[in-house]
Amino acid sequence: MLRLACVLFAALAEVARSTWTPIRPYKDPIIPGFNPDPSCTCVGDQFYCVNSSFNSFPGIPVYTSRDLTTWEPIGNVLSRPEQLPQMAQIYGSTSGIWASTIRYNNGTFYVTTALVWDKFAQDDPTRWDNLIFTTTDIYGDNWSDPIHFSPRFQGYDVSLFWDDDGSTYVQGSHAWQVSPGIWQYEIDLSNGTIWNPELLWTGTGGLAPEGPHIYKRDGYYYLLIAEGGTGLNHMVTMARSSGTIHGPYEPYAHNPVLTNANTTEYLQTVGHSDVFDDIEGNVWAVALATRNGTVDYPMGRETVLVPVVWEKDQYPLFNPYNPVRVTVDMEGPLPPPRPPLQTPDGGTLVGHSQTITFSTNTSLPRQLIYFRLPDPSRYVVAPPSHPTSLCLLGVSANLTGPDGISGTSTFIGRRQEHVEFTADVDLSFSPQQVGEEAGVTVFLQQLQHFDLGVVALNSTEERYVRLKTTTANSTDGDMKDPLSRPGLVKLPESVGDNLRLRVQAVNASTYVFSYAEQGNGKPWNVVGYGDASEVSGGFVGTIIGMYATGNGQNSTAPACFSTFSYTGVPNVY
Ligand SMILES: *[C@@H]1O[C@H](CO)[C@@H](O)[C@H](O)[C@H]1NC(C)=O
Ligand SMILES: *[C@@H]1O[C@H](CO)[C@@H](O)[C@H](O)[C@H]1NC(C)=O
Ligand SMILES: *[C@@H]1O[C@H](CO)[C@@H](O)[C@H](O)[C@H]1NC(C)=O
Ligand SMILES: *[C@@H]1O[C@H](CO)[C@@H](O)[C@H](O)[C@H]1NC(C)=O
Ligand SMILES: *[C@@H]1O[C@H](CO)[C@@H](O)[C@H](O)[C@H]1NC(C)=O
Ligand SMILES: *[C@@H]1O[C@H](CO)[C@@H](O)[C@H](O)[C@H]1NC(C)=O
Ligand SMILES: *[C@@H]1O[C@H](CO)[C@@H](O)[C@H](O)[C@H]1NC(C)=O
Ligand SMILES: *[C@@H]1O[C@H](CO)[C@@H](O)[C@H](O)[C@H]1NC(C)=O
Ligand SMILES: *[C@@H]1O[C@H](CO)[C@@H](O)[C@H](O)[C@H]1NC(C)=O
Ligand SMILES: *[C@@H]1O[C@H](CO)[C@@H](O)[C@H](O)[C@H]1NC(C)=O
Ligand SMILES: *[C@@H]1O[C@H](CO)[C@@H](O)[C@H](O)[C@H]1NC(C)=O
Ligand SMILES: CC(=O)N[C@H]1CO[C@H](CO)[C@@H](O)[C@@H]1O
Repeated sequence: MLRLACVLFAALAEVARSTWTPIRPYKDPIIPGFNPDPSCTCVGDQFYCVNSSFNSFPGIPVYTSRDLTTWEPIGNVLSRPEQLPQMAQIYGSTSGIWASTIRYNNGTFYVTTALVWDKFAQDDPTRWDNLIFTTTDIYGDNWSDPIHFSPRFQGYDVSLFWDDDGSTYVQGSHAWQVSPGIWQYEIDLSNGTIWNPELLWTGTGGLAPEGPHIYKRDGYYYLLIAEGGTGLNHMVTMARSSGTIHGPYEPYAHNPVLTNANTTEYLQTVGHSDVFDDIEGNVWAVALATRNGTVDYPMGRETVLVPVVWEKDQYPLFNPYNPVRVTVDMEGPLPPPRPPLQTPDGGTLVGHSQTITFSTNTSLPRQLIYFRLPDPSRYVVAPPSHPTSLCLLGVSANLTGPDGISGTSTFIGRRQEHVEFTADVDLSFSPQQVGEEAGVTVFLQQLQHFDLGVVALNSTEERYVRLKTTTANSTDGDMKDPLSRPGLVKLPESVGDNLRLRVQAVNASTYVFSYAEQGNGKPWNVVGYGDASEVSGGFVGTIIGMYATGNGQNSTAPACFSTFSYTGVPNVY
C-alpha cells in the first residue's frame, strides 16, 4: 500500500500543483562524483535512481531519496559474481555496464542495461549483451539474475515502457550495424524475447542519438533522447507521436530541450536525461554533467537535477527559471527536507564524509567497490591477527594490469565526491619479497592512476614510500607538468611496519600524497604531487582506493588497512 505509483498521486495533486510547494534553492550536481547516465523513478514518496558503473563491482548501485537532495545507497543490482560471470573477462576502460534505466510496474522494479565489450568491433553482434534485472524488494541486494535479450539487440541504453493496452516495449540506441537511431521492439519480459523492430527517430542530426525514454502524456507519446555525444555538444531533444507508440514521431520545433552546449557554464556536457513526477505532481529531470574549470575534472560525469514544467499538450520546459540550462545554483519546488528511510546498514549518504572501520562479522560498506570481479580470498575483513583491519593480499599484476586493459590488481575503494577532500588510512605492512607493495591510489582507469605505496626495493630490508604515476601518455618521470612528479622516500629502519598514508585534493588541479608514522603528533611528509588532469577524461570518474601488488609475483605478506577516512570539503566548485 505504501508504494502507490506517483502518477496516481500526481493526478490527485494536479490542482494543487506548484501553487503551494515552496520554491527552494539547491546546488547541482545533486549526486556528485562518478554518477553518469542517471535514471530515476518515483514510487510513493520515494525516489530511486541508478547509473552506469562500467567495470566496478558491485555494479549498478541503487540510490534512494525522499527530498531529492539527500541520497542514500540502498543496494546494488549487480551484487553476486554468478549474476554476470562475463564481467571477469571484460577489458578496456569503456567496457562493462553502460547506461541503465530503472522502472517500476505492478509491484516489480526493473533495471535494463547493456554489458558492452570494447574488445569487439562495433558491428560485432557479440559486443552487446542487453539485460533485464528485476526485484520486488529494492532494499538490499535482492535483484534477480539477468534475463538476456534474445535475439541480441545490437545497441545499448535500453528503456522499458508499458502501454495501456498491456503491451510492453523496449527502446534502445541502435549501434552501427543497422541504421543508427532509436529503435523500438516489443519485448517479453519473462524470457527477453524481442520482436517487431521499428526505427522511431534518428534525432535532429547530432552525433550518437541515444539514451531514449518514452513518456505518455495526454494521448501523446513523447520520445526523449540524448544527442551530440557525451561531450561538449551533448544535448537532450524530443519528438512526439499522437495516439500511437509506433509513430510517426514529429520532432519538437524548439529542440534542444536541455543543453549547456555553446555556453561558458561551469557545468558542461549536460545530457542523457530521464524525467519523473514527484508525489505532488511536480516534474523533474536528471541528467549527466561534467565540471569545467582550469582543468578537466577527475570526478567525471555527475548527476544534475532540473525542475520541469510540463503543461497539457505541450512539450516540457526544462528549468523554467533559466530555460534549457543547468547551473550550480538552482531552484525548484523541492519536497520538504526529509532524511531517507533508515536502511539496514545505516549507509552513509552520498556527498558526505565517511570513516570506514573494519571489524569481525561486519560486511564491507556499500560505498566500497572493486574493479571487475574480485577474488574474495584476497580481501579478508578482520582476521584474528588484525581484528580492526581489511587485509589485502596482492596478485602479481599492479593496477595497470598486464597490458593496461585486462586483468586487475587487488584493489578496493570509494569514489571521489568532492573537488577537495582528504583521505587517510592506517597501513600495517611488512613486505616479505622484493617488489611487494601496498598503499593508496587515485584510480580513474588502468592507464590513469596515481599510486602511493610502501614497497620493498632491492631487499626486503629496504622499504620505500613511493609515488608512481601512470597516465595514458606517460609513466613515472615523464611528466609534462613538473607538479606531477613521482617521489621516492627511503624509510629509516626506526620506522616500524605501521604507517599512515594520505591523499589530498588541495584544489581542483592538484593531489598531494603524504605519509606519516602512526602515533599522536607525527608529522605528515609530502612524497609527491599529481595533476588532476592526468586522471580525467573518458566515461568514468576517480575512485580513491587501497591496493596491494607483488609487482610480478603473488604477494605473500598481507597489507592490513584500518580506519579509512574520506573527508570532503563541501561547496567547493
Ligand atoms: C500485477 O501483479 C499481480 C500479482 O503478481 C498479477 O496477478 C496481475 O496480473 C498483474 N497485473 C498486470 C496488469 O500485469
Ligand atoms: C533483501 O536483502 C536484505 C539485505 O540483504 C535481506 O535482509 C532480505 O531478507 C532480502 N529480502 C528478500 C525478499 O530476499
Ligand atoms: C518467450 O515467451 C513467448 C511467449 O510470450 C514465447 O512465444 C517464446 O517462444 C518464448 N521464447 C523463448 C526463447 O522461450
Ligand atoms: C553549438 O554551436 C555549433 C557551432 O555553431 C553548432 O553546430 C551546434 O549546433 C551548437 N549546439 C547547440 C546545442 O546549440
Ligand atoms: C572551460 O574553462 C576554461 C577556463 O576557464 C575556459 O577557457 C573554457 O572556455 C571553458 N570551456 C567551456 C566549454 O565553457
Ligand atoms: C562472529 O560470528 C560468529 C558466528 O556467528 C560468532 O561465533 C562470533 O562470536 C562472532 N564474533 C564477534 C566478534 O562478534
Ligand atoms: C605495472 O606493471 C607493468 C608491467 O609489469 C609495468 O610496466 C609498470 O611500470 C607497472 N606500473 C606501476 C605503476 O607500477
Ligand atoms: C635500491 O633501489 C633504488 C630504487 O630503485 C635505487 O635508486 C637504489 O640505487 C637501489 N640501491 C641499491 C643499493 O641497489
Ligand atoms: C594525451 O596526450 C594528448 C595529446 O597531447 C592529449 O590530448 C590527451 O589529453 C592526453 N591524455 C591524457 C590522459 O593525459
Ligand atoms: C593548487 O595547489 C598547488 C599546490 O599547492 C598549487 O601549486 C597550485 O597553484 C594550486 N592551483 C590552483 C588553481 O589554485
Ligand atoms: C597467483 O594467485 C592466483 C590466485 O589468486 C593463482 O591463480 C596464480 O596461479 C598465482 N600465481 C602464481 C605464480 O602462483
Ligand atoms: C547515483 C548512483 O547510482 N551513483 C553511482 C554510479 O555508479 C558509480 C560507479 O559504480 C558509483 O560509484 C556511484 O555511486
